[in-house]
Amino acid sequence: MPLDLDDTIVALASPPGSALRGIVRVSGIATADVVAALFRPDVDSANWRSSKLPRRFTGHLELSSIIVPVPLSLMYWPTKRSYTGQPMAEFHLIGSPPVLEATIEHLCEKGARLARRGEFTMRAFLSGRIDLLQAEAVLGVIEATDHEELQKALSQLGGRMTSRLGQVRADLIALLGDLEAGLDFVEEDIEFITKHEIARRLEEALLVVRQLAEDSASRLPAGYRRRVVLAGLPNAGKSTLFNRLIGQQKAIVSPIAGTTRDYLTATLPLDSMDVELIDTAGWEDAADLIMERAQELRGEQVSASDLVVWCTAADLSDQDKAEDKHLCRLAAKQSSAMIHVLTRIDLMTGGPSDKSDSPIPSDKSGATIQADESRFTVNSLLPVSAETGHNIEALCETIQACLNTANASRSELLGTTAVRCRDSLQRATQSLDHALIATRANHGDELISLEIRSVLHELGTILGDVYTDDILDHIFSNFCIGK
Ligand SMILES: Nc1nc2c(ncn2[C@@H]2O[C@H](COP(=O)(O)OP(=O)(O)OP(=O)(O)O)[C@@H](O)[C@H]2O)c(=O)[nH]1
Ligand SMILES: [Mg+2]
Repeated sequence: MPLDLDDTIVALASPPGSALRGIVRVSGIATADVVAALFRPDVDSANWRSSKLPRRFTGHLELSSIIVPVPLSLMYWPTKRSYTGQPMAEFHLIGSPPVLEATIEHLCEKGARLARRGEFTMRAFLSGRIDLLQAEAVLGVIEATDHEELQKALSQLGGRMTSRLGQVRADLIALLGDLEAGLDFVEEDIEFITKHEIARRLEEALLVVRQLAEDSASRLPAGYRRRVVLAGLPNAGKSTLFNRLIGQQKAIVSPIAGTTRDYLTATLPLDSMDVELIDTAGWEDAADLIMERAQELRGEQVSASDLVVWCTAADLSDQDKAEDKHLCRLAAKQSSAMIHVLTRIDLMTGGPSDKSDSPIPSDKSGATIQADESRFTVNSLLPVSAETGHNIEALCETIQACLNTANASRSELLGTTAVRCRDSLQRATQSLDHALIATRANHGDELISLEIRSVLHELGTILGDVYTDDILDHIFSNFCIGK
């Protein structure tokens, strides 16, 4: 994307289609001229061009292709104090597609050109109104699919991350200044700053950067679908539950243990997200090569999952209970989160079986989610019946709550930011580690300075002080036109 800031750009800033109101946005040095060619102000807005402050004016548009005048409110930012850091205007008018199209067309005839994807936000970044973290957060706000993501995006847009990293950067610049001042007096043996003090300040920076690096390593890219795996002994009713959850007869179901060999996937739409649901082969000793491969595939699916739903048949024989308990614990260790369900509950005449048999320690409060460091398990069994539909909705809610809890703890970075900054954060962590080792080993200050410079370079890349056209292209091409 060429960085031509002198053009005056125009685009529809409201969602396409008919609506009560529509917004056309203009930005660039010729904004006033372009707007003046169409805008006919009301008497009390006649002096709009001489306004020095951002203000709202009223009037109408004179469009040659539309016979009647179109009433509108004009939001006008005459100076650099606008979103894009240059004169800017917005036409707020009726949201009729032909009117909006005609307005954009006429503005283009008068000297504006159509904006490219994300070009308004890119101008905001290039003029220093926002940094790259905030630019990514603009897209994060637009694309947020759940409350959690929206909170994260708003916090990043508000500059929380910027100020945290900005503080680390300011501290490191100050430390670099102290170190380099000392280098000038190295002959005189004057110590400007003790090694103990250097180590303390490096440790403080490392704490923040390492936490962000770890966050970004576990953060999911935008659009990632969380993987929920159904696992359990053969005949536990996994495939039947899979079919019931997705509302289709996709998996083969039979009373013969070992029916599912391969694994099956389908989309499970939940209220706030779509997840990938995976039906796997039952856990058992492999009797032949096919079974061995089925068990391998199942293991891979469990390890790569975000959540395992362990299925224990309510009518499981006493003989198999110990095996079920053992394998459930094993699966819990391999996966990042687990929900335990008691399947085929309709086969129980006396209601759900004794909860004390649960392989996961139960509390008496029902299906509550408990955070245990990075693991999330549902305490107590959730009785379900794929046959009658009993508790299927509750299971969906529990899956959703469990994924939300796990995801919330994961990171405060937006997915797109985490993916872009992952390498920089790791390199910055490494350099801070090296600087600390050099300090503790009493190495020369030049070596420590060198490492700090490299950390500053990485922080600059994250915040957008150091950027290439490729980076900007990558970020802003994901935006829609008009933002
Ligand atoms: N009554 C009743 N029967 C069920 C229920 N769920 C599954 N079944 C029966 O249990 C048997 C095994 O079900 P599957 O869904 O094939 O079990 P699975 O866990 O996928 O078995 P494998 O693929 O062999 O590991 C079938 O005969 C199902 O009809 C249920 O909720 N109620
Ligand atoms: Mg099956």
